[in-house]
Amino acid sequence: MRTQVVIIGAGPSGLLLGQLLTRAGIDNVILEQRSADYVLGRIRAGVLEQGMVDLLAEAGADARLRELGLVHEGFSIGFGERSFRIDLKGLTAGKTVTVYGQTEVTADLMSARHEAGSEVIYAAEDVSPMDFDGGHPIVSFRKDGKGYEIRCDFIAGCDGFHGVCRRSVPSKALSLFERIYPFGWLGVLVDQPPAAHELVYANSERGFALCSMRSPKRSRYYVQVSASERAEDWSDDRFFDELRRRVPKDVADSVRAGAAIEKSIAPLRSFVAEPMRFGRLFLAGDAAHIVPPTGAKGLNLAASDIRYLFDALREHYRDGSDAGLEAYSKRALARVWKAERFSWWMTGLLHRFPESSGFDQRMQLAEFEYLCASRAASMSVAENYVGLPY
Ligand code: FAS
Ligand code: PHB
Repeated sequence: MRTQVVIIGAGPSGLLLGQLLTRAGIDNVILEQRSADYVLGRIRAGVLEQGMVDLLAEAGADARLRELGLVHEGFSIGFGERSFRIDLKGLTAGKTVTVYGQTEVTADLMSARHEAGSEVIYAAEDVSPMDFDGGHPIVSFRKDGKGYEIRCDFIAGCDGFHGVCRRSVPSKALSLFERIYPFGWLGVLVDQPPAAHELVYANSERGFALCSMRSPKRSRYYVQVSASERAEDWSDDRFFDELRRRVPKDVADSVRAGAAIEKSIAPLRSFVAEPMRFGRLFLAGDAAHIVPPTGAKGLNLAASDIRYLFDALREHYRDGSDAGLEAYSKRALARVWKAERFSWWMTGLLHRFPESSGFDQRMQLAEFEYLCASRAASMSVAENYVGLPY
């Protein structure tokens, strides 16, 4: 087999890149180790920056997003019984975010790819990127017990944090930066109306909580749990009791409990691999970086990576220029590190750290007080939350 670009991973990064390449007439094959149902079964992000919304429109995959996406002009931060609203639209001269689940983004991209006549090779086993430091990369894989090789010009490593691509790079060529947080997020999806019309992030003495949503009838909630906790130890009743104890009373009184249709714990880490390019292998999305979900940046960083990588590949094939490919890693990392900073800062502001001292807790309160009192401070949060420029 031969193609121009092999994409490893059919999460949002891989599917978005594949769709953009196909619409630009650039041949590509997507290899995914799991089934489509498995990929769709992962409940993850919920907030899209405008950059991601625009990319989905460019990919021809935004019809349902335009119909069902919830445009949000602000969100609130609770501190004990106090609450402060970040007026995103007012503080950023009109910018907003859109609440629309990653599951829906992935489903829309899968449909768009199918309609474009391009397919994804699901249940691809032993996917292995090779010879990417030379001029003629090869990707081998197994499917239904048979071995295959695809010769290509470029490999896009869109295979997430646990993928094969980053691990295929010689360790001496990589610089890794990581912070692992001593807690995780226990998330619940429930078919009940949201507790509030906007997102509420809460810092309470019992720990962090987040009230989010997927639609006017479906809510997404999170509570901070220790890294050793197991989702099966949390009954629905226990979860909702704890959630209500961590958010301001007016919000707690509006939380409608129900049977969890999904319940899972996500570990929290900050992680960056530098550089994001190795010869003809390019890393994008979670394959290259991870942020704690506190700043709603994970999926949105994947979007800006794909913007830069698609533009660079199109420039190579259309204009015969490799300037974009040469600049990709430095350009993507410049935005990645700013989102890492914001996600790390929001996590520090809102969570209870096991080893935190009285001074640390006073620092959190001082940050909150400063946010409430300073337009400059709230403008900084707002411009990061809506997404820094690409
Ligand atoms: P993904 O991990 O989504 O996709 C990678 C794909 O590659 C997967 O389908 C995987 O099966 C496949 N793959 C892996 N190894 C392979 C191999 N060897 N061969 C072939 N395929 C392979 N972000 C937010 O903004 N908000 C959130 O609330 C949030 N919650 C999250 C919760 C969890 C549990 C996790 C893990 C992440 C969360 N994120 C959140 C971040 C998440 O949304 C990612 O940023 C997003 O999925 C990135 O998409 P991809 O880069 O496509 O990686
Ligand atoms: C979500 O709705 O899943 C969500 C929203 C905002 C975040 C993290 C997760 O910061």
